[in-house]
Amino acid sequence: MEQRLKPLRAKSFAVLAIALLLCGPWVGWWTLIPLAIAGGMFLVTDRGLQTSAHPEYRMAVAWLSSELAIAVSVALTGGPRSAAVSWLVLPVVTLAARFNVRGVIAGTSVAAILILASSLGVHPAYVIASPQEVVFRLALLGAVALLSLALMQSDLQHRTESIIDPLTSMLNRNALRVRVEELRHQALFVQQPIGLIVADLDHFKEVNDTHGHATGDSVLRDIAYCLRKRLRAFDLAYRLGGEEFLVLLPGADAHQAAILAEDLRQTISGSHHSGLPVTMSFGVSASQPSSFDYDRAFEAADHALYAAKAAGRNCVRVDGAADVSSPPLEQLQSTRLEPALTS
Ligand code: GH3
Ligand code: MG
Ligand code: MG
Repeated sequence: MEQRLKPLRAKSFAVLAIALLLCGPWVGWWTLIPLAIAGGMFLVTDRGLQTSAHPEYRMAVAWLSSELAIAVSVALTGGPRSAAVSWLVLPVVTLAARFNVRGVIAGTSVAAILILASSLGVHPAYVIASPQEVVFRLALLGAVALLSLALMQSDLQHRTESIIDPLTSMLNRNALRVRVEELRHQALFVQQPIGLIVADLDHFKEVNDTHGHATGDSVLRDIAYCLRKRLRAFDLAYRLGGEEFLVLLPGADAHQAAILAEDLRQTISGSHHSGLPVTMSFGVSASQPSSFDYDRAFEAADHALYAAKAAGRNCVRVDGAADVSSPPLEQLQSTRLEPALTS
């Protein structure tokens, strides 16, 4: 999010600098100094943000210094009469994009205190005579904080919905596209293969035809839960569409991916799902350790899945290797399978 804010932040600093330059004869050119200090704080923060263990603390310090820079300028340019008082609301707009709700409340409270301090602290008599000056600014602050929080939460919900399949709560193709790109970059550095499992429910059309679409949906949800439960925290499962699923296994070669696929196959065929006996066929492949060509690896796994269906379903096939569901799992673990994508 900070990366998305960065260019806009620079532009908003430029807008404020132009305003201060235009009004220099009336407010004083020195007002550019606090603005430059606040801008400098953000530049320093940006540099260490990627490597910091607590980027949110660094950002909180930069955010606070920008509020303080504005508050000092307000105090020195007339306090409650300063034209810059409402500028204290500006940093509040960015709170929801950077921090959680508690952070937004804390930041808004800081801004409210600074509005009061830079007004009451400088000209208490003026504020008592014209309280609306401060009340209206506090109202502006509260409304901006609430609206920016609502906008941010709606943006977050929208982005979550765009990567989550609503039926199974699994990640969807949009999420897969992003992850594939990350893994492609990662593979260049870590030099490890990435295993792929493509899984498809057997004769699922019959489930719908015999028991109805709602039962079919319930089976899909159950299967998705089953798949996720068996995976490691960093393995990612996606619903590609219909009754087809994909599992990405960073660091796994075709042999390891096949062992997991066989485990998944046995888990699914070993119990009923929404009251029905359901089986799945699995196609397995893995990328070369030095590079991750997703299209090629997917094609290989899909090809293996096709072979599993042709072999009678409810089995695992590895790209370029024999059927792996016939031997018991213990035997499979000691069998070196041909690595995928070597053809
Ligand atoms: P195979 O073993 O060859 O894979 O046979 P199949 O019947 O599973 O395959 P086919 O592609 O013929 O049928 C897939 C069915 O999945 C057809 C479609 O109605 C159903 N389907 C796709 N998406 C959904 C969904 O979201 N909910 C439900 N209930 N059914 C779905
Ligand atoms: Mg199917
Ligand atoms: Mg299918």
